[in-house]
Amino acid sequence: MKILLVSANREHFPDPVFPLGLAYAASAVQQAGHRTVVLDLAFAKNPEKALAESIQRERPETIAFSLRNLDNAAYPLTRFYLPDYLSLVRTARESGRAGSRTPFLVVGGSAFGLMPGPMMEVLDADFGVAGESEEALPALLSALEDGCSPLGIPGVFGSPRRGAPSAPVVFPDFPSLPSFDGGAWTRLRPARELFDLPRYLRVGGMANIQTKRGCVFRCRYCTYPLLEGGEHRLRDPESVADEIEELVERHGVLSYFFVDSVFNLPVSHAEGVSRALIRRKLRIRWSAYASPAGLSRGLLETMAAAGCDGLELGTDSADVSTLESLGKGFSTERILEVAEDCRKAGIPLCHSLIFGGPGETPETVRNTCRLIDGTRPMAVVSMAGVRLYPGTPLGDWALESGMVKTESDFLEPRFFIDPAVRSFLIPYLERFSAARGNWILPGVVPPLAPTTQRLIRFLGYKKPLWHLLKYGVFKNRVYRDR
Ligand code: B12
Ligand code: SF4
Repeated sequence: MKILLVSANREHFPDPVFPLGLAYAASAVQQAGHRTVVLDLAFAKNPEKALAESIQRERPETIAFSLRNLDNAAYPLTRFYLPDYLSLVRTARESGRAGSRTPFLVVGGSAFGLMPGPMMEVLDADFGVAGESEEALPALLSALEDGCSPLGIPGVFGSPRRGAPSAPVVFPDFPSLPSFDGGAWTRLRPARELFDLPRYLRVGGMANIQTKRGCVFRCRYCTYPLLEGGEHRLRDPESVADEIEELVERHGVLSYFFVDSVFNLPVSHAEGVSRALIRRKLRIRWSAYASPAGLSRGLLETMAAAGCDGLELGTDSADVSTLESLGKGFSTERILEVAEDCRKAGIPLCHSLIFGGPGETPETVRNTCRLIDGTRPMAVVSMAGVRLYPGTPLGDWALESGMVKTESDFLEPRFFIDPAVRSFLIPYLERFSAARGNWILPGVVPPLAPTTQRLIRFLGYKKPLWHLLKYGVFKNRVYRDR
């Protein structure tokens, strides 16, 4: 079957992000023997026109969209991408009708997986795949090719407009697997060659790579365990190092971002990957998301020796009661220890904070700001308000308490801000961050102007942009370029 895979993500903040998920999907579909064409709309001037032209040219039998972001999860400067996706699916529907055989329309990606039922109601697609593509998409294509219904395939949704049941079939089960065998996806290489990787490297700085899937924590607001499963599924560290070595050799990539939910857990795996990189002597630099839990001095030193030169720490809060109500599973003391250990290991730190959760008060906000500031981080990214998603403990509580009426009401971004800080939070954070210069409020202060971002990348800067905040000249500028 001939399939057109479309990457619909056009967000360029903080950087244009290479569509790694679709590259995995493409690899799986190719391996199953389907003719695969890719259309990446990230840089298209007129996405609808580009899509219509591609459909006319390629005449695919199936068009599958990768929907990465539903919104920017930032309040109050919220950006909502669903209307753009709707317009693309409609364009595909209309352009497809012009051919002799109307193509099937399929949607997938994290934006879809977060709320598959409501998304199927809104988007006029024939099928949707919630969760990972590697097994479900080839199975769906084979079913369509054989004229069978794909609705029994785990994760596959049908169109309610065409009478498919609104409740999903079984979701794929992510079993606990031994050692470093995390399942079939770990043996695939994302098909980066189908995309304009050099352009992403030029305008986005880093290549992205995944060493595992899943997160074993269950922080109350977080969707990552829903998207990736609640167990770790690990790649063999040598295979991670092989992939990086290939990227170094073929494209000269020396700067990377590990997209794992939490890089440092399980500790043995983070160590394994770091040691594999050390053995290869690749002279690369990389950043990752980390949790203060399990981030020991020894591990940090090994990571630094392997090229880690920045961590985005999922700290969320530094107030004892807020940490508990967010379900974080570590203490304020741990945050202080980690900050100190990072300094000793020479790894710059960017705290990621979320203010306004249940039980937040002016005092807990002040506590967090004071304590985090005291750790002298290179940067702090703060969100004011918690994006609510169905299936998370916080989202379920919002549904049960009647704050949100139906699952579809989560589609348009809904944020929770505890009434105790509703009028206090944003003015306070604005003042606090203006006085510091290295606190970023993506939802409150307009982000970096695209021209400045492009200029910085054009000049060859390869690290996450928060690193620039160490320079006095960029203080209050990097993400404040109005
Ligand atoms: C790493 C990451 C980042 C990094 C990316 C670094 C980099 N260079 O890649 C950074 C920090 C830059 C970032 C930024 C943002 N991110 Co982010 N990010 C993630 C994270 C943790 C992993 C994404 C990833 O690469 N996964 C690995 C790939 C392989 O998985 P995948 O993309 O999901 O693809 C799989 C499936 O979805 C499926 N699939 C994908 N495409 C298709 C297509 C079809 C047809 C099918 C069937 C299946 C399918 O198969 C794939 C393989 O199994 C996710 C959360 C998560 N755990 O998934 C959030 C996430 C994607 N981000 C999110 C958001 C909101 C953002 C920002 C808008 C935040 C902001 N305000 O700045 C920006 C947008 C950036 C941009 N330009 O688009 C949200 C999107 C949800 C939402 N609310 O809309 C997520 C889901 C987190 C969340 N809050 O729930 N992000
Ligand atoms: S916030 Fe981090 S540690 Fe907590 S569930 Fe999400 S990914 Fe896991």
